[in-house]
Amino acid sequence: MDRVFSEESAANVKEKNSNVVRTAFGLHLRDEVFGKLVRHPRFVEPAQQIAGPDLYVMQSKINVKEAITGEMWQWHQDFATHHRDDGVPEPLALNLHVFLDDVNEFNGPLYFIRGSHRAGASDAHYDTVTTSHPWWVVPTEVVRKVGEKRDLVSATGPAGTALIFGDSLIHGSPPNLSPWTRAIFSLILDPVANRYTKDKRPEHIHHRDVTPVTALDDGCLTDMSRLGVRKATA
Ligand SMILES: O=C(O)CCC(=O)C(=O)O
Repeated sequence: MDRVFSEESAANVKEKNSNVVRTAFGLHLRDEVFGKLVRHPRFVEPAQQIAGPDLYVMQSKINVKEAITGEMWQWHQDFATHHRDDGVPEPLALNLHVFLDDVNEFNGPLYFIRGSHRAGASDAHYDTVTTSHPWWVVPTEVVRKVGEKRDLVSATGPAGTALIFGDSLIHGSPPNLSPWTRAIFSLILDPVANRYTKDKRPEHIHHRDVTPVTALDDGCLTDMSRLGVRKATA
């Protein structure tokens, strides 16, 4: 992660107000470890059970929320951007997260409006101000209406915790005021039959290769001798 984050790359998006990388995109094409992570059976097999056998890697990234200064992600449905910018027909993609740090109530966990996917695709407005890269967010009045009779859930847990959510669940996350940086790996898998029909966004944000992912074996990431990982030297 440190190596990828230190690269000067258009696929590394910085915080609006600092030089700190907030999101590093396209990770499975930039590093062998992430190349294996997107094919890890503990991601791929549950995703196939939910969304069907033929899934392509739409996006792979790490979102970091730096201690003290890490900024928010507005309330949104992933589908709003997938549909409007990428021409994805239906909200069938899955967002699979694994926490790379402990995530607690203070360091900017994701918030979900429980059951909000049942309200369907919401109106959206294009936000070029709040976040570091433009995207579609849920208008405040919709958050109020959909959320007022529903619970909020915050996704917290120790590093290694995994989370899978659907394309139309409303979610967002607050700034990180705590002294603990928070990093989360996110993989978006979409059924090949539901593929993009527009290529407005750069390839590192929505990958064009729709070859279905195939699962590796369960030891693919824990057997270091197979990763070509070099030991750090003094
Ligand atoms: O990392 C975060 O806090 C937000 C992530 C998110 O909204 C997403 O993966 O769609």
